[in-house]
Amino acid sequence: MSTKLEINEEVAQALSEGRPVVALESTIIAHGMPFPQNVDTARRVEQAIRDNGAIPATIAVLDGKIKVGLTNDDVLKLTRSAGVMKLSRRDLAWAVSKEKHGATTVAATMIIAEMAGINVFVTGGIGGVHRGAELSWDVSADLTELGQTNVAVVSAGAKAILDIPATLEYLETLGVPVVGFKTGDFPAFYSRQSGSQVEYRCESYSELAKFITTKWDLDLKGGVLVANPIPEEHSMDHAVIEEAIQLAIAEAEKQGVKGKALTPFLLSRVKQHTSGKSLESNVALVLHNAEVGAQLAREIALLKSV
Ligand code: PSU
Ligand code: MN
Repeated sequence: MSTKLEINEEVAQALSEGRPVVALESTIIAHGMPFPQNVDTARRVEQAIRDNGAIPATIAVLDGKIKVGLTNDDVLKLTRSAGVMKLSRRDLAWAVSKEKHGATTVAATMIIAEMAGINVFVTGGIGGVHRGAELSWDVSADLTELGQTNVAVVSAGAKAILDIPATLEYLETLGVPVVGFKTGDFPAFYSRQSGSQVEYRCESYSELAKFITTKWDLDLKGGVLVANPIPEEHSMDHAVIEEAIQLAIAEAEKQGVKGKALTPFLLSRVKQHTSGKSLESNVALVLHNAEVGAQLAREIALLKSV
């Protein structure tokens, strides 16, 4: 049995020529946003990557096949089919062996990107240490993946549904550098500040690319988390978001939602409690991350070519 990747022709060609490619996750499409905004966002993010000079490679598992680069039909399959799995590291082999459809989280997308030879990955926000993890032990496998897989992840930080200081402590333990792009603050997804700081900041793409490639040249395995704050004009009021989060967490507790269902549940409840305003911000920040990720991939490709 062969479980090799199905890399689409455009992506394979770009990789073989050393041109910049950016990986994109699919959990945000299947489980992180409602239809039809998810399909529309997936398309716009791919276009933003192209507009900034790189080739997009959205990653998912369809009928048990690991796909790198999706067609429009593939995206529709992910959003229209019933029972699309949410795949983290522990779920990948199951989905492949049972020929399931599955959307990949940050962790699973990193694994597949590395297999394909893609070193930059753009997402919205990463998973992390949940509030109350001292009792629930709910810590996203995204963090351990960042500790062991050589991919740079561009995100708008982490949602405040998480315990952000604990998430940053955990990343430190795993040896994952967190670098702010033009900021010294670790962003909290919908807002530009979380109250926590990043250890390092870079002001340009070339500075960022040099830092990331130096880490890999030193054989310090694992990723780099690039924290790119939401553009000011799309950021949300902290008090508004915090109230929505508190409500969502209380609902999750009351309904006994836990495990892999918790993050999608909280995301959808926060959306509800902000009357959709959070969704607009979400789309804006992913598009901004796409721009930064594509430019970063170009710089890294340039450094690798010399
Ligand atoms: N955070 C968001 N939006 C998302 C996710 C996280 O703001 O869509 C998704 C990502 O795919 C991430 C996953 O990798 O949720 C984390 O899930 P968990 O907490 O179950 O590890
Ligand atoms: Mn979890």
